[in-house]
Amino acid sequence: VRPVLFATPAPKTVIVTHHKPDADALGSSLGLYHYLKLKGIDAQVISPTDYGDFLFWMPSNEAVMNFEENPEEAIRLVEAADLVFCLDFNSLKRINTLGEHVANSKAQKVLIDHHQDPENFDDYRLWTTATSSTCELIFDFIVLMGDRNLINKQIADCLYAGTMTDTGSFRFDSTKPSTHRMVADLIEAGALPHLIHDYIFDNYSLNRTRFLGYCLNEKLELIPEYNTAIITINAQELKKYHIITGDTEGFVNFGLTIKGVRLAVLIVDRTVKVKLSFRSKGDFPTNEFSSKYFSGGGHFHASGGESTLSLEETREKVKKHLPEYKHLLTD
Ligand SMILES: [Mn+2]
Repeated sequence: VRPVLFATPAPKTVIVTHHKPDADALGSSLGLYHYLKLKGIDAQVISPTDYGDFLFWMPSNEAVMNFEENPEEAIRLVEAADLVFCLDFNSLKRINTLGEHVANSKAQKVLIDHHQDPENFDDYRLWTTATSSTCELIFDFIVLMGDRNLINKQIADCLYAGTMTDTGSFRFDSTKPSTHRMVADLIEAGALPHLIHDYIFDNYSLNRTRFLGYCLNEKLELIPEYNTAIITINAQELKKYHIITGDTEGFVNFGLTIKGVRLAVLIVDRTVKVKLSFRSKGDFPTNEFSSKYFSGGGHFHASGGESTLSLEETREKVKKHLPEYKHLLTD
């Protein structure tokens, strides 16, 4: 990719990431954005949708274009681009209708991602499921380009954030010695872990905190037979607690904090569709389960899906299929 990237004049470059970007998606995009800027490339970051305000602190957040707010401009940029970076997603479905424009663009496409089984829409790829996060892959990319010394505070803050969230604060088994070595480099470059933790994890509204309490108290169902915890949230509850984009982020993880629980599921009625999040420990493959029954996918231990059934029917469907996995959910 080097000849394309460092051609003269600089390539018209777009960076896209998945819809409702999380810290890894946005952090990898802005981390790459800052790196390219140092190399004389003024890239445009495009998000397919909006995202939670716990990410607004990221350096150059204001330069991110929301496709839903600027569809014509975003499409024009994708169509005119020489180079499109596709970060933290493996399927063009993950970027909504922007995907058709990326597919049709004459631009060279560079996939940088850590999700299983990427589609073949790219010309170049830096891909592995063995790395903690797309942020860590952006770090690897910069190192591969011979520019480790260019990593500054802005890049470091962005990459730290996404690595921190995708590894569950450095606790998942995707956390390798190389992850910690990179983090040491990022801190040396100026990243401030205590502030980034604070921005992301201690930045909730009172409503959100009360709503979490309500969900844990009233909405969490434990199915001991399958070591499974399910939280189901309906549309009226979202409205009553004024729940906004990003507020239910992380709710699913609370199921896994219960002793013995191997599978946690969050099911939310998002009006048009019912959305599901899955988290597991041990041998339960959440990505297989979600792609088989809920047109979703993701990682082995963390994935998402959706359903056009009602909220209740969706929950029953999850429960109906648990017996097939009993051997993976119990000893
Ligand atoms: Mn990721």
